[in-house]
Amino acid sequence: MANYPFKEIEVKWQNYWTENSVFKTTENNLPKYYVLEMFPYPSGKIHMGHVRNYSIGDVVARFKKMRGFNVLHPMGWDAFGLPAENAAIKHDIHPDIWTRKNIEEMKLQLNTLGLSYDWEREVSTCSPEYYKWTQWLFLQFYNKGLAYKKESRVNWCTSCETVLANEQVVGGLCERCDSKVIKKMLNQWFFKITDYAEELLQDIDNLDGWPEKVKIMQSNWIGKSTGAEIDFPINNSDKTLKVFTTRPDTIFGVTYMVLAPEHPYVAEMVKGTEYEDKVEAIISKLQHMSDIERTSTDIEKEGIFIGQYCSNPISGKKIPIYIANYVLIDYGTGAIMAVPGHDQRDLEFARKYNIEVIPVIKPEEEEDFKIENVAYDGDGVMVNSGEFDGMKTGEAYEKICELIEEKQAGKKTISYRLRDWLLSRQRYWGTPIPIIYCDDCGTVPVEEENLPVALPTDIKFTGTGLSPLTTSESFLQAKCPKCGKLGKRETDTMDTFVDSSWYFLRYTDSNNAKLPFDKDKANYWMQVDQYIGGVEHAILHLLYARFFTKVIKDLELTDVSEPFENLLTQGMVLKDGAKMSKSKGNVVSPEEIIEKYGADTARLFVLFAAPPERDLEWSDQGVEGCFRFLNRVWRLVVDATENNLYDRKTDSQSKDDKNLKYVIHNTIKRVTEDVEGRFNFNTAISAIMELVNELYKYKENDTIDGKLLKEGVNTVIILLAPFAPHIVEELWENNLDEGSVHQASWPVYDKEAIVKDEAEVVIQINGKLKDKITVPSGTAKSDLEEIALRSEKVKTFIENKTIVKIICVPNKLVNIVVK
Ligand code: ANZ
Ligand code: ZN
Repeated sequence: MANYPFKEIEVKWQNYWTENSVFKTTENNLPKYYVLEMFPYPSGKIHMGHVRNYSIGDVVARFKKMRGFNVLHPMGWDAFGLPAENAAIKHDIHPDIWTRKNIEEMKLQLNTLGLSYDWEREVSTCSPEYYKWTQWLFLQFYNKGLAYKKESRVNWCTSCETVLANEQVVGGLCERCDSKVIKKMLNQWFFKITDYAEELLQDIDNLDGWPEKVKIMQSNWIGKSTGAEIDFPINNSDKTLKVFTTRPDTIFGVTYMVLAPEHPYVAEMVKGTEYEDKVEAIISKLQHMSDIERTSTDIEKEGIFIGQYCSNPISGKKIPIYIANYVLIDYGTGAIMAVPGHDQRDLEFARKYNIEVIPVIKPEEEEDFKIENVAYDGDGVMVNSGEFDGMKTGEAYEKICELIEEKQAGKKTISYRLRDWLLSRQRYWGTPIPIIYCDDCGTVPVEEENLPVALPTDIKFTGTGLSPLTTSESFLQAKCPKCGKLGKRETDTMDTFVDSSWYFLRYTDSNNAKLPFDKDKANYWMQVDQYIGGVEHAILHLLYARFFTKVIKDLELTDVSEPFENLLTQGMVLKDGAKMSKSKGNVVSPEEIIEKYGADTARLFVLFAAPPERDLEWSDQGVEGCFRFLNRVWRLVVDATENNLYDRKTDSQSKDDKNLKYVIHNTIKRVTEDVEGRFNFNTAISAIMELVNELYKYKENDTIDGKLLKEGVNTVIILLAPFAPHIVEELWENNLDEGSVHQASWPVYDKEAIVKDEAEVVIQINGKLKDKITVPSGTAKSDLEEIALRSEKVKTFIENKTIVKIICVPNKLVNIVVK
């Protein structure tokens, strides 16, 4: 038999959905449901990862719609970014043209997958209608003091010639191009995300619908530490050295201090001394090391004494000051009190440079306690700590902090690993930062009515570290909004993470020309009920989106403080055990599969082959199998309608009828429960497959209840609708049902039908469980006894024994008492 005509069918129904605006959404009185997949970068081609991500979202959207929700399911483009600019340099094509072309192509590809998007809400972050509002939001942040400029040491990719966020530096290399990353001083724009560190951390507790691992990553990224700041007076100076420590209880064990080599005091202290050159050499060597490398425990500790001393504010002891590679300038205060007895990194450094090691805490039960090559970081009893000797560490911690505060030598404090968000990029293809510099008025925000600050087209791609925007005369010069004198525009553009930090809000009102979104509309749709995307965004994108959502709420633009109620991080698509990727040459293109089998098969396969969170191994046979299944469903309906099986009638209900009814309703139950909340699409699909098998068996019977058969077939069509949306429309039509199946209601199972006429009976010997059997319910005592005695397991136990008596409770248990 020929395969079902998927090509005609898929195009036919895609057109039908568009023409009838089946997926257009507006606010109404139904309960709302907002399902969102992370929007793609328009590279020009969709890959299997996209197919998987969007198929998962589409099942959720279609299912919720059939369940009676008002579903918002939008799509758009994360369209700014470097690849467009690199294409411009390489192929001499304007980033705007390149990006638009890619968007057009990808949209066509997405449409061939039959995804239920409301395209009227499409956003593209590179369109002036969108970035106008990104700029507007920037200015709101600026007015609140949450966007500021400062001279800072930044990560600089030597090949991309741009600044990178810490997170974009992996093992000292640029995440994108694997080139060396160095440190450079530049005047840069930042968002003050650290003001929200505590709130971002606290609210993780409320994210019940997020994977635990993502929550842990977020909280580690924020990295809260409680401890104290302590001031150590520098000898022969009026300065003090401020350190951050999580262990003020170890203060009597401090035997040296360490400053980050870049610490501003260092240059001052060594100026004109014998140490000056050595310090410089160390600093330049460290330029090529990432912060992660520097603090890793395996790195060889390196440093030098810089000729100065300070005093321990509690013990009065004189302490030498060093610089070392393992202390970072931008964590805590950029300086530490080193306690080699109780910190492994300090211990390694101290052993290498022959610095004294003084243990100040010993484990409670140990008599002669010594520190060799492992620092002791546990609790215990204080030693070598003056008046605190003999105290337990917990108590000593509090007492020492009190003493420090009393002596005005510091205070308890909290430190976060989270840094402010560096958003400046020296790049063209991004949202221009709407700021003008005036000689008289300084930094002046562009006035709202002059937004957007549009990207000019008269630019050159210099291939140097300067932003291409500096080459545009028309852009560069601008009147100062305050005094009207000629000033200069900011030429940095924004990190593309800014664009994607609020797009989910724009979707709630994407065509608004007066505001980024209407407050009521945003409040109606938010939060996103289900967000779906790759785990690679577990930290940055999700943290930035949470930060934006909180600031936007504080700006009174919405009432929501968290963007995403539930988060699903889908697994990767693998082939031959490795991630499918161009560089590995193991890519199966979605186009190819759709051409050969149709979109329904492609979707069904990615949904059936693994649960969404797990990695999915590509399998050609698996795809074939899904295609065969859809053909089987097709023939089932064709057979039933062509042979008028639905018109058959029977007078009495047979055992087979009852069984089919049971399977139909039990399948509804299984699929509903698997899809709802659990997203076990694979098991849901196999339940539908089982029902199809039952229907094939049933229709071969001599007597068929046509109505029941139709109920069964309709159930297959409806349950399959979210997964394989095209074929079901065609079958729905053939089956002589009205409208779109996607506008039909999801079936509710009949509780009566799934009460099984069977009972599970436990068999015991002398009260101990030996076996379980399933029997028709109501099986008589005498029959039960007989069945129990025939059980193989029971036989082995009663061999050579005498049966004393048999206790029998119908539908429940048989207990055989033996001697
Ligand atoms: C003395 C001490 C004694 C420390 C001890 C630890 C154990 P977390 O928990 O990650 O916040 N530290 C502080 N600033 C640093 C910097 N800029 N670069 C490298 N290390 C720095 O770590 C806080 C601890 O890390 C601080 O507590 C400090 O060492 C070190 F038995 O101070 B501790
Ligand atoms: Zn001015």
